Amino acid sequence: MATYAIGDVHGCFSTLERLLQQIQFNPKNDRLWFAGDLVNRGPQSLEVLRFVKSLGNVAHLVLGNHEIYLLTLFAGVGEHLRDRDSGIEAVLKAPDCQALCDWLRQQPFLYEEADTPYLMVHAGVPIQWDLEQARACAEELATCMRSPHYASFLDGFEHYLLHRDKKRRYVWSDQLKGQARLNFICDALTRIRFCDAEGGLDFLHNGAPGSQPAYLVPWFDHPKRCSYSLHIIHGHWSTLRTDTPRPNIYSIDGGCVWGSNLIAFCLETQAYVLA
Ligand SMILES: [Mn+2]
Repeated sequence: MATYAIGDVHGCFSTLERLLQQIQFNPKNDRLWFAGDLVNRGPQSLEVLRFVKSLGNVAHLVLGNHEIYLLTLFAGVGEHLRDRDSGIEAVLKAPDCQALCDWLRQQPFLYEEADTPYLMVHAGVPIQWDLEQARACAEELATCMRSPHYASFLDGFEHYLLHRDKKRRYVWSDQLKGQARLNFICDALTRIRFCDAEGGLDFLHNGAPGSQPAYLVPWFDHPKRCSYSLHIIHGHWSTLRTDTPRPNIYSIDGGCVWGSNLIAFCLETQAYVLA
């Protein structure tokens, strides 16, 4: 019995199949955690979605920014969106598109299990959030996504992304309400990389740590981060590699869609397997 967390698959179904062979995945005994961004950019988003959904309780998933993108198109509120590749088109035209997207809408943004020290998010956790705040915010967003209001939220979120001032840092405040609050939560959990001294989210820089200006740090390196004691598994940042380890941070986006690796992290042994 083993539990593997798998990073951003991005429609690379054959790579996923190869990785599952390497870890000798057995659905009768093993469990899979997926860190989000199952879809888009790669060739077989539809096959990946169908496969992960078919695993039922054997697999657990958190939503990434590319699931948000797919659901925005599905909801019919992102007509102007570019970057619409053939893999995403195949999902949108599939006879089971509604079932797949309804299933995605039920998935959380933060996943943890009582008997493990780990929690998993797609991108990361804003520095001001401790475990309780992270759980509460992720659940607020998931509750909205499960509700009939999700399309209106995604419409507003898309508008916010389109007009987001990249020079501005977006700072968390518990006073945020409504759409602005959900925008921050969604942006942070599915897209965070660098932040400034106050923990403000930066969306201008997305290279490897070290490539950013001196006033920014990767979210997990911020000295005042309230989630320091947590064991956090995350994807989203393909230029981070496991050869620059941080205590309690498990970065598993190996950039397979860019020709690098798909990563599985074994929760019991802390071993990384690369396909
Ligand atoms: Mn991502």
